[in-house]
Amino acid sequence: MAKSALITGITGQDGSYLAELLLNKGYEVHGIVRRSSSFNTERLDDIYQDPHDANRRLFLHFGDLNDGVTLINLLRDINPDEVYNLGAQSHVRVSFDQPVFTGDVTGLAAMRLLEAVRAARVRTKIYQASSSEMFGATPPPQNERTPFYPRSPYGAAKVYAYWATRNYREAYDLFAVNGILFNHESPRRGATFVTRKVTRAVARIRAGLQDKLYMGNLDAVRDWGYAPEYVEGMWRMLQAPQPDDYVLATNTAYSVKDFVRLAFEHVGLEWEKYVEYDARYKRPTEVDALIGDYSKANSELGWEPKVLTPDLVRIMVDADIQLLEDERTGRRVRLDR
Ligand code: NDP
Ligand code: GDR
Repeated sequence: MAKSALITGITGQDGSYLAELLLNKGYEVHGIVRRSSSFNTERLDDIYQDPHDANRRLFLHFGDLNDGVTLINLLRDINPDEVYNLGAQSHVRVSFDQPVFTGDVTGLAAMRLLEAVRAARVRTKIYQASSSEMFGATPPPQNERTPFYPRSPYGAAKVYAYWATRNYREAYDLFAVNGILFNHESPRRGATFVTRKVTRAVARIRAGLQDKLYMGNLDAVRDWGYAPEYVEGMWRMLQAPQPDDYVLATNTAYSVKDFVRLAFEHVGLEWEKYVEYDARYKRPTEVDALIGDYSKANSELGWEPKVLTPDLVRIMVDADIQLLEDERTGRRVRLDR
């Protein structure tokens, strides 16, 4: 019998890569999609299967992490082997504008999902998308033993979800794990996160469609990896003999300024001529430096990142240049290929 998985946040960056990975491994994949007045399944275009296809293995269900009854019903009907909780209000800056909403969907909803698993009486493994933002102000390098010190409503919500997951593992003997993932990016990254904002702007400036790029704090240091490799790590965590928590990272450090410089250099432009400061992108409290020590995932799961930040920059800039070209020539627009 093929394994089955339920993914919350399937329409997001990670959800779309994870769905592809699991389909390639032969899984039946179920995803929860929020009803929207416009299409929100663009990242799933390449794997979408017609509901009339008798052999289809991708199923999309309307639902919302804030709607616990629907979660229980879906879990009972699907009875998945694995649940990946990737859904969230995932933007750190936005979490300062919508702190209570973020607490609900990014924090409390993890508990809602865990309770739904108990209420539906399904025996499933559960992956919780925890974040390096939980470490916040604690200096690098950070690993599974590093104390949390969140610096945003988003970070605080993720800490709650982390502990809910650990508590349910210990209290109810659930196979529930936290993947503590450092920033990971791709051509499918949301356009308001810093990497994609920069690579889109570089492609547009190169094409003469934009003159300036307005940015916030250029001094923050991040550990940027490649999203397709990170979803493989999520899957490996659920295949481990025992449930445990793991950091996924590259253990390298680049500042936002480094990323900007590398992206402009890739197309032969000097970043200083185009980039200007705008205070609206500053955060009331910033996370200065995140650099992850992934040695536990390496030794226990055999997981290792191959694409490091300079390669990631090239992949993302090239994809955004291609995207513009597709739009210009009227070809089918694809987020990556
Ligand atoms: P995205 O922002 O790209 O995707 C978030 C997903 O959550 C989308 O599918 C979104 O749906 C969905 N979602 C939002 N609100 C709800 C809701 N109320 N009910 C159901 N679904 C909802 O995030 P990523 O793919 O980048 O990240 C995946 C997860 O990993 C998130 O939990 C994030 O916080 C976490 N994370 C991400 C890291 C990264 O660097 N990318 C690092 C560490 C953790 P819609 O498309 O309709 O908006
Ligand atoms: P982050 O990602 O907050 O690390 O959270 P983001 O790309 O938003 O910011 C990274 C750093 O860049 C600085 N910055 C800017 N950020 C944005 N978005 N826009 C700007 O114009 C800008 N200028 C400077 C930020 O201040 C910050 O220091 C991401 C999300 O995916 C979370 O969901 C995830 O948990 C963490 O990564 C790990």
